[in-house]
Amino acid sequence: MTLPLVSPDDIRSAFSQAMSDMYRQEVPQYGDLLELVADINRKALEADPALAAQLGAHDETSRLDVERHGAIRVGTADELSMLRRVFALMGMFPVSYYDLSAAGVPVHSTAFRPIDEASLKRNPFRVFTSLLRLELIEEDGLRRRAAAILAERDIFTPGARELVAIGERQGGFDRDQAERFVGEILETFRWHRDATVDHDTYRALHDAHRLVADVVCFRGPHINHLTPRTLDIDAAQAAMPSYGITPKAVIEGPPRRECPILLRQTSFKALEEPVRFAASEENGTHTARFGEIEQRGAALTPKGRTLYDELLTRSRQAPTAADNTAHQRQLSECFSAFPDDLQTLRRDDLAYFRYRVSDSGRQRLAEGEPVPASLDAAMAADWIDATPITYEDFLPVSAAGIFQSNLGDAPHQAYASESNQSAFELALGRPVHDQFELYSRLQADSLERVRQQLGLEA
Ligand code: OOG
Ligand code: NI
Repeated sequence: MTLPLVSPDDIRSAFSQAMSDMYRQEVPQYGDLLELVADINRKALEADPALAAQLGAHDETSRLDVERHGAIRVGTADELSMLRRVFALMGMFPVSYYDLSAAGVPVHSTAFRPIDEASLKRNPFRVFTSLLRLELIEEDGLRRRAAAILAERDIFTPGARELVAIGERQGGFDRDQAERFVGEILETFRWHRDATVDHDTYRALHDAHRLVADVVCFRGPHINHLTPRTLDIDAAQAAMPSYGITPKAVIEGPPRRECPILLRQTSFKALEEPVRFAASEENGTHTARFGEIEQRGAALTPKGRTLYDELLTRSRQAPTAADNTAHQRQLSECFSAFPDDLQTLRRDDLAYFRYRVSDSGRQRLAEGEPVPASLDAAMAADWIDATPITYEDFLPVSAAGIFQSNLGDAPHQAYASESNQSAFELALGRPVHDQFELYSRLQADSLERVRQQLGLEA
């Protein structure tokens, strides 16, 4: 007899919870951050019944409490492609290619996340996953040394490897296997205070780039932050000091708006953690792990995204603002060119929307009132509701800002290198999904459902 298979959504939820529990132990300030975000979210929902209703209408309130993203950095193609197989068993797939070398960070990245509607609703857990670009280490000897060190390690337990093979063969896990799988995979993300290298090697790699040391010198790709989602990041930023947390100087991403778009993020600085180096009694410290908060808004269409990128670039040409308030003011001025009402965002095709038969439409349908002849007419006559689709992805400029503030030093110069999506996909073992295709499919599916419910022709 074979046992029924557990849904990948359940495994992802269990994993995300286990990871959160572990990180709370490892980085106690993360626990404070969770508390802060829960308080802010409660207040935001109380203060804004319309927001509460909008989230409620899409069952987004339940996902809010469990919603977070994490980030890891790996060193080799094998590590990356194995992670792809691990995440697939949790219903997470690589979406988008991010090149951070332009911002002076020697990695390129993707985000593993659920992609279909029901899975996103259940638990949208995402992991921003970066692959070190060894070829960007200039010095030959050091580059070869780093590659040799990486070739020695296996970031997965034997149990994890065995279970991945079983999961792929069976097309999933039974309950007992799922539980063991979560436990084994957690080990990959655990912090190890024992470096695999001696202090001199650590220092040499650290001098090439702090991130190189972080990826190369340890047994595994320790989770470097976990990020809960807040409904009011300005309030969260302002409240951080009273929770004993020192935020980074400015909130990354777009300014505060009536209709939030994309993603806004802030973080607290990485901790100095004690490290024991190999082949000596020598101790030292390593700073890599931090805390972050995000606020998510509407996913933008390619047209909306182009406008966002243009306005962001323009705002970055202005002299650097003295503090977050000044920075936000500057941003808001630049972004006055970005429409800030739902109707215009929709009419001008700037954001993606999810369509539903409205309450009034439902009632009129039940009463037998004739349905308008077209979607547009039904929309105009209030039979249909449109709410923005939440952005589930990341922003490379913001990510670079987060990397930088945690590297704790002046911005590195851009690497003079081409972005290399095909090399990344070769390492990953498959192409990444295109985020715009995913959002536009969610939008089209919702329209199709409305069409069917109202009995409209395609
Ligand atoms: C990842 C930084 C990117 C975000 O929220 O943009 C990221 C890292 O530091 O490894 O997590
Ligand atoms: Ni992050």
